[in-house]
Amino acid sequence: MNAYTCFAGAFAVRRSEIFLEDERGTVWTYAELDRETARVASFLTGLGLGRGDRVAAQIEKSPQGLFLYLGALRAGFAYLPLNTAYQKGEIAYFLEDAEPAVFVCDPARAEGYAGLARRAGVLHLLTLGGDGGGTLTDGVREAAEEFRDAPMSADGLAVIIYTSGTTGRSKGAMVTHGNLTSNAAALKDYWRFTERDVLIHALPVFHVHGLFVAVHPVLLAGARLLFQRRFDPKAVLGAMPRATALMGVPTFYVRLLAEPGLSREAAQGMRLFVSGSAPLLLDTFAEWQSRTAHTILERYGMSEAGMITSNPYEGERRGGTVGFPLPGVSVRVVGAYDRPLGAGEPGAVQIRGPNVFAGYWRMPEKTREEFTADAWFKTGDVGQWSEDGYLSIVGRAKDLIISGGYNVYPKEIELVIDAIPGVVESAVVGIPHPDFGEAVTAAVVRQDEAALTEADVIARVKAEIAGYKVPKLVRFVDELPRNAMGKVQKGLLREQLARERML
Ligand code: MCA
Ligand code: AMP
Repeated sequence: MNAYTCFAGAFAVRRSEIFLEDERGTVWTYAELDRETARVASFLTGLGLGRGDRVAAQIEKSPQGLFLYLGALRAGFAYLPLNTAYQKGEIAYFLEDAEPAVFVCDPARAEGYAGLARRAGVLHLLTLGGDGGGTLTDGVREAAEEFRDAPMSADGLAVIIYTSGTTGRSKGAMVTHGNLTSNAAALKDYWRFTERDVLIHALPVFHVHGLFVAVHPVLLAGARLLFQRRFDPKAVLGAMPRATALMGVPTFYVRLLAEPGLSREAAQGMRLFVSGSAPLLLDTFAEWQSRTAHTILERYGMSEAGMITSNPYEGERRGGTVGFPLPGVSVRVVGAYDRPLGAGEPGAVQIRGPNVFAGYWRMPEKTREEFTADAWFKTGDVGQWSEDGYLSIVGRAKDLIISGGYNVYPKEIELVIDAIPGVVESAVVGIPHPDFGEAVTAAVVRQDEAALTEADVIARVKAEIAGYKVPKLVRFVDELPRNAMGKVQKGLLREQLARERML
């Protein structure tokens, strides 16, 4: 079934109730949500798009942006959300790879994107600003308010989410309508969402966390979103007395703890704090408990599979673990030859279930590599079971840094640094950071005569790629530590750089 049709079936009894309230107090009811998404679907269909055509969007967070996503689902188009931090070079890659028929961008960026959109074969370059205005809105305003949702099968393509790759080339994870609905239903029940819930939504809406996890269970429950444009700890705190739930990355909780106003009283009316996308430090977990009397519920997921495991709603939420497999999801921790391991033995985390994606866009080889012969998806995470069935993520087999909930693949940054004149080679690692969890850090070998400074390297990288990927720290070294095979010893480098930072 079309995922939107499934959500709409659930919220049909709540049409006159509020779905979303923005920071200025403007509200949209469920009936208005239905009408706005019908208009988007009518408008896009009127442009001549066919089933499965891609609709790419790099837009500031706004209710209209959410309607664009849900409208695209209704019409059977594949939505392709893009991080607002991406710069031209990054956008060019996504457009060329995904070949969207429509690309919606911020009005201020449209002129700069016109050439690359044309080269990528984009048929319609439209705009949508953070204030809800733009050529998309102009078109949508005129479109029909009625729309018959495109019938979609469970394996019909709904969204393409790009995730960075170990080679530096991003892969588009193909998420289906069935993936969305199965995960939404599991989360709504597991986390006990009801029509009485009011969720503070302060996450970006171009990743799985903010776009799926924090929206779909709310739709299924007919609950309400307090929609905040960006994460501001004071605004979140201010909204708590009117809310029941918050979802965030660990950085949210670290920054909220720095607010003197965070107290038991402030969090009294809340029933649920969820953390994910990156490991939540035990200190943060414990401090939150003592300051608010609430226990953060940590869960684990990824773009390719939505949510995979979660700590229980009732029962012990154990810090440092990500809980149990969600209903319908199978998780195994394996050693050599994919042999399942028992409690206490760290191994590769593999998963199966209706939440697992359909493969990487136009990368059949890569897709095959990431599944075992018996069809388990290899997450690239290293996990360990406790005796009583809690999963802990104890490491990553993949060469990945997670900074403030955003994934950064070192290879991509190394390629940019290596292209700077005067650089011989570089290695990028993540070192512990109190705010972002991990900080992107580069060790650079420069040519003897190169008068390159740390600021030069940072400025060059910043000019090319998204800000969150830019190293927070650059260290010049005479050589990179290598093992006997000539491979850079990233673990050793990470330790060296972290130690140096602390001195
Ligand atoms: C912003 N900056 C960052 C990050 N965010 N640097 C490192 N890591 C980051 N995450 C830099 C900017 O480049 C800029 O640098 C400066 O910080 C200020 O930017 P601003 O946008 O004002 O930052 P902020 O508002 O303080 O953002 C921090 C944030 C944000 C609120 C933690 O990063 C965020 O919303 N993260 C959530 C990410 C997320 O939703 N992940 C879910 C992925 P300069 O000053 O030098 O220009 S989905 C996923 O992982 C799976 C499925 C899952 O399990 O959920
Ligand atoms: P993404 O590529 O954005 O889907 O990021 C998915 C990755 O984030 C996972 O493969 C994990 O490495 C990491 N992740 C998500 N949630 C958690 C968590 N609660 N604890 C540790 N790592 C997590």
